[in-house]
Amino acid sequence: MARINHRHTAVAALAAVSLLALGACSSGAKAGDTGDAAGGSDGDLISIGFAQVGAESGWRTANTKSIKDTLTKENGFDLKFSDAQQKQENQIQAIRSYIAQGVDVIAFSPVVESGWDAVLQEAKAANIPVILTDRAVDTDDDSLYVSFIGSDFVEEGKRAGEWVSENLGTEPINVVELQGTTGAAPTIDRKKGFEEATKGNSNITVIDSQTGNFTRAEGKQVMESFLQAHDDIDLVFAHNDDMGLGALEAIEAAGKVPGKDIKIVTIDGVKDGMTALSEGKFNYIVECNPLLGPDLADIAKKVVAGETVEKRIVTKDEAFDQEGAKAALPDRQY
Ligand code: GZL
Ligand code: ZN
Repeated sequence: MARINHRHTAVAALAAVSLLALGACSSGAKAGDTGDAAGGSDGDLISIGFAQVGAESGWRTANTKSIKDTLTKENGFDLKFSDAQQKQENQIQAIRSYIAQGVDVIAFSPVVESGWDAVLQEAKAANIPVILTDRAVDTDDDSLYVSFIGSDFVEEGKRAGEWVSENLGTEPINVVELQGTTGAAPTIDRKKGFEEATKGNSNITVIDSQTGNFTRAEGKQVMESFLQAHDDIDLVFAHNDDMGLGALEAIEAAGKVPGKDIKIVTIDGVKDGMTALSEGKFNYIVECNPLLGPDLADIAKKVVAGETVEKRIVTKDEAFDQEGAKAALPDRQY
C-alpha cells in the first residue's frame, strides 16, 4: 500500500507546486494559494472513473444518483461514468479505458464476484487505486483494491430469514425464492444468510429457487412459472424489491392476494417496495442503503491525498414491517 501512498503524496505535492507556478495565469489562484490538491474551485480535480453495473433496478437508479450527485466538480471531482447493462465484459472494458485515460482513482460495483484479477492487476500496474462499492469481488489478492464500501448481504439475508421464522414459520410454510443475478455477491450472500436463519425451523421448506436477475420483468416471469408448477406457495423471498414487485403482479394476475394468500419478503427498501409494504402487499423489507456517494467521495479524497483508508466500510441497514413502512415513507430519500 505504501507504493500508492508514495505516488499520491508525490502527485499531491507536484499538483500543489504546479498550482503555485500557474498561479498568475490560472482561474484567479493567487501566488501562495495552496489550492487544495484534492480538488476545490481552483484545485486539481480528482479524476475518477466509475464503472456501474447497469440500470436494472430502483436500487441501482438511486445508487447512480447518489454517485453523480456527490462526485461533482464543485466537490473536487471529474467523474467519468459508464453503465455496463449488467455485462461483466462491458465493465472490464470501461475499467481498461479509465486506465488508458490515466485517471486518479477507479471505482466500480462488480456485477459478479469472479473474473476480475487480470484487469485489477492492470490497474495496480498503472498505479491507479481501485475502490469497490456495493458488491465485492472474490480474489485471493486483496491488494487489488484499497477499500470496499457496501452492506453486509449475509446479514440482510439473515434478518429476512429470522423475521420469516419468527412471524410466519410458526406453522408449515412453502417458500419460493427469487434469486438475484447468478454469481453476484448479494445473490450468494443473501441466499446464504436466509438459509442460515431458517434451516433450524422444520416448518419452513424452500420448494423452488431461481434467478430473476434483480429485474421486475424477470421476477414476474419466474413467479408465473412458480405459480404454474406449485399450487401451495405461502411465501416469496425475493433478493430485491424489484423482483418482489414483479412477483406481486404475477400473484394478482393469478387471482390471489399478495401479502395475504402469498406473503412477500424482500431486500432493498426502495420507494416502490416501501409503498407496496405500506399497502399490505409486501410483508417485510430489509433495507440495503444505496446512498454510497458520500462514503465513496470521502475515501477517494483520502486515497489521493495518500492517507490510509479503511479496507472495509459496512453500510448501515434498517428493516421494516407494514407499520414501519407507513411511518418511514414520508422521509425516505430514495
Ligand atoms: C445490493 C445491490 C443489488 C440490489 C439490487 O447492494 O448490488 O443490485 O439489491 C440491485 O436491487 O440490482
Ligand atoms: Zn489527480
